[in-house]
Amino acid sequence: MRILVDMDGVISDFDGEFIKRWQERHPEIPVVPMEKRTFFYVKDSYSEELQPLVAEILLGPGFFRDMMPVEGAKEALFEMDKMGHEVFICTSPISAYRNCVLEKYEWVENYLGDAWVKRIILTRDKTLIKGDYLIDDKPVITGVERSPEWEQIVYDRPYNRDVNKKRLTWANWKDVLRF
Ligand code: U2P
Ligand code: MG
Repeated sequence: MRILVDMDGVISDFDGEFIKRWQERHPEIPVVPMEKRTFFYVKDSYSEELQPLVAEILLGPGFFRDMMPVEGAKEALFEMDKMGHEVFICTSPISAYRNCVLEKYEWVENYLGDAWVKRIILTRDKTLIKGDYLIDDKPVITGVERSPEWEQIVYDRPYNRDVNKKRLTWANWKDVLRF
């Protein structure tokens, strides 16, 4: 099987890093807790006046490099690879790409190693990529291809609970993906 695995919110802890940076920079403004994050884009959980502060964090140096790995992600990727699957990291950079793109590569090198840097697919349109499965936390993935080859398996997060697709976490992925 060819398995495409998303990065933000799936193997790298995007929300954890955001919450940490928000609390450091704006201790006086309450951070929206994860259980109340009903929108995929973190900015959509904040008022219009606060959205520039959200953007400042996402665009600032180090945000994409400093994220902690999601628990169990590395082990799952290595195990899928060992099982003989073709595993790729399929990730979309934010439009203001200056820090994001380099730091995503650095992150993969730091946490997964050189061999995985070669497996990065950086694209804003995941529908064009061929694979059997795409493990991704984004509720709905659209692009120019109306019938992507892959089946999305939702990586379970508070903001995608109303999506009616197969879902998994790194704690139960082997039960869900019965290859
Ligand atoms: O916006 C482009 C990609 O950046 C990641 N992102 C951005 C903002 C946000 O609040 N949350 C978030 O995850 C997503 O990357 P992905 O995980 O989809 O590859 C988003 O598509
Ligand atoms: Mg994601």
